[in-house]
Amino acid sequence: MKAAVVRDNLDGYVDIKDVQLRPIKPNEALVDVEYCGLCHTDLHVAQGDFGNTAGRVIGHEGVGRVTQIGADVTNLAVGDRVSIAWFFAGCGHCEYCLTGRETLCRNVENAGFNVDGAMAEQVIVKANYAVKVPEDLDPVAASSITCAGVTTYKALKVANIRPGQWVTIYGCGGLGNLAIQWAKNVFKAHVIAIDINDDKLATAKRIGADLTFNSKTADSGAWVQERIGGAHASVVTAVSQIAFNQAIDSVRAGARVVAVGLPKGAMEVAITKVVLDGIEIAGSLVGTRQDLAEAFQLTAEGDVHPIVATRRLDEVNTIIDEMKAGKIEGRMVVDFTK
Ligand code: 8ID
Ligand code: ZN
Repeated sequence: MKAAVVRDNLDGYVDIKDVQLRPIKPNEALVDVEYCGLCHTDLHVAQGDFGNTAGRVIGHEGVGRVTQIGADVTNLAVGDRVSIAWFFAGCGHCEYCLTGRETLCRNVENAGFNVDGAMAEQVIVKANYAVKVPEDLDPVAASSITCAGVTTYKALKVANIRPGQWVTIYGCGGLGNLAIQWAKNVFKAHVIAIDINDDKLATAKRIGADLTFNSKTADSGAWVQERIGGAHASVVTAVSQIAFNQAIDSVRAGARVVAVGLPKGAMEVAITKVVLDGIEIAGSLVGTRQDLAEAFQLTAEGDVHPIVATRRLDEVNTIIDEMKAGKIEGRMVVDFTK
């Protein structure tokens, strides 16, 4: 079967290779992938930002049909549509797995990082961790919910935002477009969308952002303070250190800044600001299986509309270049059904 594999030199691209899968074991299932979106995290993986991943099959925005189940599988049947997410499996018995924080499991397996992922014609999953996709949800849209959607849905839960409050969303790309839609349509917040690219801001406006701001040359933090007196929360999906610092400057006292994007570098925040303004800074990592099931259901009900377009597997390096250049609206999704 064909798969997108990280190069030995970690130059940020992948090679399409023929890969032989091993036979499935008990508690596993074999999935024929239908669609897999390319997430910016795949770019980090392919360029070695998180360690040496040479030879790894990328992809963690996958959906497909189960074609085979191993012994002892009770939750899946042949024909079920399931997702292949970054949270591929936890140990199931540590303090994180037992307290609703399974994505923080210290022995976690992540698809397309430390186990082979879904940018491939087939993938082996752990049955207990494969979340079912509702049959009434378009599978291309579902692929985008599998990482971008669930991650931003969870980040807004972590942000603790309430109806009528203001949230700044930094970065309006694959994750950001969904963050805006969750914030508006599900959390009933007012949204300020911030990006360095006018095309992304036009999209943000179209999908419901109340205000937009281009921070390429101007300081968004000061602008937000002047305009609304500071946001009640911020969700940062931008792949840029400076955006994190501006996000902290954009919030009012008592606010929570939720870090989601994964640029290299450190955040800078004055200790006095944290203490005197009671600012909270929280990281948020994808979502649990339950978060994903909720995000699928809400999307099936029409609360958010992922912006997706389908491409061929042999275009994946072109998609990588388009993503680096900021040319993608929403998500590019590789179609394995043809
Ligand atoms: O669980 C998690 N925390 C998680 C899950 C999935 C993805 C984290 N991520 C990480 C990715 O690894 C990546 O670092 O979130 C980041 C965003 O992923 P994405 O949305 O898939 O990337 P994108 O589609 O390329 O969008 C990035 C946007 O950021 C904007 C770009 O213009 C683009 O719209 N941006 C940049 I780059 N610099 C900016 C800046 N200074 C900026 N927006 C505002 N200010
Ligand atoms: Zn992702």
